[in-house]
Amino acid sequence: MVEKTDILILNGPNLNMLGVREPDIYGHESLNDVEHMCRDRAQLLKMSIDFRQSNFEGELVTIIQKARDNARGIIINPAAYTHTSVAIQDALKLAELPVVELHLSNPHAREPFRHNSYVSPVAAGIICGFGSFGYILAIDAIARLIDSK
Ligand code: CA2
Repeated sequence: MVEKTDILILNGPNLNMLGVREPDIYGHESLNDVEHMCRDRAQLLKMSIDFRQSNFEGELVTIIQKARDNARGIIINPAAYTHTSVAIQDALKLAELPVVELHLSNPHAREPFRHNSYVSPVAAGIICGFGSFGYILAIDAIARLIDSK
């Protein structure tokens, strides 16, 4: 039997460009820096993580489908797919795992097209507007949800 990862941390399109452009909105850290922060925090909580990024909606759906059997909780920054993807909402619903929705920026303080999220209805909670620190908050939140199950 394959050992489960505790937390899948999934990042959507363009987040591989973190730190390269728009640091005023998304901060100066690269996604690699964020992954290291996450690994440190998870280790402190004795949790394992699988940290992933994809620019492709179908690939994100496939990763979520696999998490159903391979993970105990999901943190997702769906990036632009937050505002468009019924497929990701369906996959998260099918996964039947606790989900934390995460954003670096506060989408509600930005353009109106960012105010709707297809992920929020299937998330246990949402963390947004705290930059990369949000990943730490999200790990603490999902760890609590996993432990309370
Ligand atoms: O604030 C967030 O984390 C977002 O999920 C980021 C998405 C945006 O579409 C959502 O509304 C909010 C955009 C990710 C783009 O990432 C970039 C990284 C570096 C430079 C430019 C964009």
